[in-house]
Amino acid sequence: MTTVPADPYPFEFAPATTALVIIDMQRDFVELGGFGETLGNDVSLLQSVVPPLQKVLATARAIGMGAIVHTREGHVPDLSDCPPAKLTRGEPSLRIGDPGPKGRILIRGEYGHDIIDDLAPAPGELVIDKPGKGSFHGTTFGAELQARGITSLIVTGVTTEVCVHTTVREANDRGYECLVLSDCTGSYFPEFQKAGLAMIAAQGGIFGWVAPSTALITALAPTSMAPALEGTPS
Ligand code: C5J
Repeated sequence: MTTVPADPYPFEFAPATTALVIIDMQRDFVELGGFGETLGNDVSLLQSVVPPLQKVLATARAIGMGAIVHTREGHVPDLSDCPPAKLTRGEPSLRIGDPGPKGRILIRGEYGHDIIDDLAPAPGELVIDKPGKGSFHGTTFGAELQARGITSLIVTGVTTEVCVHTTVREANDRGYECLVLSDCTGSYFPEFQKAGLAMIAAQGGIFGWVAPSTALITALAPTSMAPALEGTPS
């Protein structure tokens, strides 16, 4: 077992039965000129997640973690998988399916819907397209984890209080142990980032554990692994 110092107490896991889950690091949420920015959000708050997450991804690949999973929030082009409640909610200038700066908003196959180049999935890594905020709802995520014997998740990505939280809550109810990496998750709202992480570890770890990525990497990467991590951002 590997032990990571974490809040509220050390997180223990076996890398072979653990999945690194990278939630929705999509161009439209993270990049300048994307959908997120058209809504008035400061995307630099999400971009700060990228360098530490690249290191975690490199570490997970180098040690052969049980699974590496990337998720993307989005819908089929005819929007048949998008409930009216999601499609019509609020008064945004751009709705799901509208033409946006990087293609149709949150539509599978569009440029903005895809994962940023810095975190592009490698061959053999799972990519889960999800119509909702959680990674289990309406997807094969749960079945894929079960098929690989995964029991623990290391959860990263954006946004902390929306898709990360929904996924952790879904996972917790299904019996998965979840470690959320504080600097590898991001929110457009600093107060939500702080509260979102606190809510996970509160009450003795009601949804899971929280730790910085350095704690995970130190636990996983003995000095002999240093060459595998060369070239990743510091
Ligand atoms: C995600 C969102 N990925 N905030 N979506 O959190 O709408």
